[in-house]
Amino acid sequence: MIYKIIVTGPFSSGKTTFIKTISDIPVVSTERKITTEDRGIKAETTVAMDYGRVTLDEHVLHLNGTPGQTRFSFMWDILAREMHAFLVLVDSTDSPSFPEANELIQTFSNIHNVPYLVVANKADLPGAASQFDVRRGTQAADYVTIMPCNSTSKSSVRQVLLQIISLIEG
Ligand SMILES: Nc1nc2c(ncn2[C@@H]2O[C@H](COP(=O)(O)OP(=O)(O)O)[C@@H](O)[C@H]2O)c(=O)[nH]1
Ligand SMILES: [Mg+2]
Repeated sequence: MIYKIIVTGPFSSGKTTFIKTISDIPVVSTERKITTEDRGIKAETTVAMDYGRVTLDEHVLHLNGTPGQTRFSFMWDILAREMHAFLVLVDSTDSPSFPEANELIQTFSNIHNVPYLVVANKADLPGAASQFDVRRGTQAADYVTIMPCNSTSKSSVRQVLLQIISLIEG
């Protein structure tokens, strides 16, 4: 089966690393300059979206990383079309970012009611929050699996992807 998986999460949670570590193809990062107008001030910002692909067992996974900032959420609707699942990465050492992960959970669940996991990334670093604290900070419901991950490790990323496949197929 071919599955499209959205990889989202706050800035610097490890989305690009996660995709690069596992992708069978060189990760395509599309950079786009976007002009926005905030309070009458025009500004140009670069948003980056990552695309990677990996074959795991008999499955082909298309991994689409989202630009982190909430104000680019208009792109999420497009990205999330036809997604089979999504992953919400958090930097486990950055608890102030956890509420933003909760917003992403709400946003993507609302676009499409598909399975998702909270990935407690950077679990290898000292000071990483416990699963309990990640659940509390992201307000993930009890039925949502929280998986610790080190996105620099292929086997760790692989475990997360096998878990999301089992949820999709469950
Ligand atoms: N130790 C550790 N560092 C990580 C991990 N994931 C990402 N990083 C580092 O965190 C920084 C931000 O990662 P990046 O993938 O650019 O985050 P993004 O903004 O979500 O795409 C980079 O310096 C990565 O090398 C992890 O699981 N463990
Ligand atoms: Mg990135």
